[in-house]
Amino acid sequence: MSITGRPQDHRSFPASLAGDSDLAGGFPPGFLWGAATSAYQIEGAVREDGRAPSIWDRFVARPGAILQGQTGEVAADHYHRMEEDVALMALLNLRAYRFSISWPRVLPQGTGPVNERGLAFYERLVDTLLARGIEPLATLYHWDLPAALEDRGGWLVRDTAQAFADYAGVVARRLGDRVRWWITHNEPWCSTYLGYALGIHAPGLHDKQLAIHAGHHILLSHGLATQCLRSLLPRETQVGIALDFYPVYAADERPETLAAVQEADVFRNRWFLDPLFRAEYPEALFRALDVTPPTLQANDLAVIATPLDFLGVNYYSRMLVRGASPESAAASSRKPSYEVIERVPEASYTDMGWEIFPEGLEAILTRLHREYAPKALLVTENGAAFEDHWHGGTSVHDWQRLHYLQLHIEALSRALSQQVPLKGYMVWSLLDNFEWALSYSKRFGLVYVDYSTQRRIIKDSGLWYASFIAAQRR
Ligand code: GCO
Repeated sequence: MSITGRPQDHRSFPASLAGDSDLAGGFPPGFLWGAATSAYQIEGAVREDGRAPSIWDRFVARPGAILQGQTGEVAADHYHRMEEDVALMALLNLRAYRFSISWPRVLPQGTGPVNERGLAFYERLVDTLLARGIEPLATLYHWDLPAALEDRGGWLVRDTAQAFADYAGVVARRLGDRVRWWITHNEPWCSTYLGYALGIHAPGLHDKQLAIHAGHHILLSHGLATQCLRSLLPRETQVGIALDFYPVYAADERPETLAAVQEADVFRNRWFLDPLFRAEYPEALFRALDVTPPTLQANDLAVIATPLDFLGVNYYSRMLVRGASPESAAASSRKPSYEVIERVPEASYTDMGWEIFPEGLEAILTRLHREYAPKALLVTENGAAFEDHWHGGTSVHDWQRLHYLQLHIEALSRALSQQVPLKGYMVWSLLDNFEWALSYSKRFGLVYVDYSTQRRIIKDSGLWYASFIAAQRR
């Protein structure tokens, strides 16, 4: 194993950054401190053991789709290094690990015959985690739809929703006695809008109207899968979904800007939240996007709003908007009718160009608790890309990521003190990995991956996180 760096190295950090800082108190026992990954971003081995292509295998082959034409064919080679990676998690003192299951590994055609070897990989992963006392959190869909299903219409057809529920059943029958936390979908806003309207993610379409239909079938698939999981799994099993949130802030006090905040919030946060928790779409969504609502069948919204045990929150940054002046709004039929401000002079940014705004995490958690009252909340992703430099030794000094994590963990503790029923926190990500259209150019890991050798080096942020977790009550 090529693991370097040891958690006790934190002693060389300034005391305020080590595990015995002020942050150590205040978190409930049993809080799930973890890290997250997803199948296509780390596994590689895309043609092995009976796996069939997903829409991402196809999309990456499109000229110009991915920075420098790279793919997830090898990625962090996790499929072959699973044991080593779980050993790393143990060194990091993780209590939980959120991973995703690749649908085309388990059901190469999307439906029909089960690929035993694919399922066996995830079973081995789960058993290896449990042997180390790490709680597995399984995500069923992190964007890798089997290409065979795309050929039958993908998320644009209703049948895919039922196919997803059947797939959930296959996985649950095998792993349901050991996996207590299930996440149906990861960030449906991204699979829908980035994939169908902006064309920057698979399947690479450019049609807002199609995004609405795909989004509806994804929501329906979530509801059907939730019902299927409930019927198969022990009562104490926790079933939820992970949404990505961008709390929206006003750049000024003008009425147009205040209206823009509502519009952006509907689009970016409430599109998926309202159907899930209120069994209705926010009507303003369709006006704002200038599209027609999805075609609903009688029970769709009730199925979509099947009660959840928890809501997963992926949080990276906020959205700052300014309303268009009445004249320019009238002169242009362009939607949306607001401007998103990308740079705030006094703010700091990550390597993704995302503003570092930890208050937004507290704001979204308290708001969700107040307005939607999920039974529990879990931060299923939070983290930052920064340019990391490894000089061939045993360390990577990433003080910016370390500081980002501290600030966001402080925000968690403020949310907890406001009675938010928060159960855990997953850093995105365990490892540097394939950042979709930006390929390997953005590093989010607690652990550095040298892609030419696949060597792993724990970054300073990982060492800090390990010592921080160790300082928590069990
Ligand atoms: C997402 C996905 C992850 C990303 C991460 C950083 O949130 O987009 O869940 O796959 O890699 O968020 O962009």
